[in-house]
Amino acid sequence: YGEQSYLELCSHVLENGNKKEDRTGTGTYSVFGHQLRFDLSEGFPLLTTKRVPFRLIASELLWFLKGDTNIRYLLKHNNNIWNEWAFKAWVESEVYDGPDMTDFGNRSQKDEAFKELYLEQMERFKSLILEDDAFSERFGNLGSVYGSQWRAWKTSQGDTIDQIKQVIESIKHNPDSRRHIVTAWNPEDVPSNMALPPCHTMFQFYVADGKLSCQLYQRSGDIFLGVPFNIASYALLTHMIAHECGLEPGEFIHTLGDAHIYTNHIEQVNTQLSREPRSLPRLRLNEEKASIFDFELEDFTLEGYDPHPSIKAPVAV
Ligand code: DHF
Ligand code: TMP
Repeated sequence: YGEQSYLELCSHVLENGNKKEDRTGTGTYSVFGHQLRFDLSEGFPLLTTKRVPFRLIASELLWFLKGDTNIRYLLKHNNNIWNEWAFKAWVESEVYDGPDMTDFGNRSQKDEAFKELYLEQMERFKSLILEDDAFSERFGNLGSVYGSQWRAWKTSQGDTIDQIKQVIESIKHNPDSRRHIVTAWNPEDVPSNMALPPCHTMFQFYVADGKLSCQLYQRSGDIFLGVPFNIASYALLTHMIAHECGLEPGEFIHTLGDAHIYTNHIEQVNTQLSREPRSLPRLRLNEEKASIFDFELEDFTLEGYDPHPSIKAPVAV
């Protein structure tokens, strides 16, 4: 249970994981099929064995819930977690006129001179996204990613389905239903229409005893960088939907497909494994907000978060 089970997953993958090459050329240790469970009544599951930036998780979730797929919103909130995937489309396009950025993710880790060029281009990219509407329209958009799949799923009839609105209605009016599902995986869109095919492919809610639980199926999990974000993000979403539906948060169940540790994260994972978990923070939501679509960053308060220091690691692009 809880953070301990996350740490056990880390040890398990380091000891028993299959050594696998991957799309990014980094290399991983990986297991297939693993489940973590978090009892949300025990506290908010933000890891304490390293500092996890809650502010970035919350602004990303609000971005999804707005149905927005353009990183301009994230940049306005000083959130850089999706930059590389938008940047990639720009540097590969015919309008890009700067130095060659092929394989920038790997090269910027190995070559200091290149890293400087890369950071320069990334700063230029960010300014253009923030200041140039046409540029942002074309290159800030990540395509059919979560925001659009959740709020505006395209149907064959040419209209759209708001899966989040529908699932909330179904939880409110038919709590015992076994069909409280939101899906992000659309085979018609994968992979050509999107920056990255959805990692969190589908989730389901469950109501019992006045409590709302959520289970996520994540096809691919970067255990050190992505998974701590994903746990907190779905826990926050569960709190918000429970709040709107007059339920208490129950459990978050995290089911992972390919759960992997990148080979350049091993030292960081070992540092984290040497630390003792601390008590979990508590999340408070602004009671005055009735609908989950009204929430802003200021409506979330995290109390008692006292983690070990953050641990930096490069993200595989
Ligand atoms: N690709 C890969 N290889 N792993 C991911 O986790 C991942 N996640 C994506 C998109 N593509 C991905 C979206 N989510 C970070 C965390 C989550 C995330 C993207 C990036 C990240 O780099 N976290 C850092 C801090 C970032 C910061 O402070 O700006 C961390 O230390 O947690
Ligand atoms: P893939 O599409 O080849 O599986 O690469 C996606 C990588 O991003 C993989 O390492 C998993 C990671 N990831 C997460 O762990 N969580 C996320 O939320 C996202 C978007 C990606």
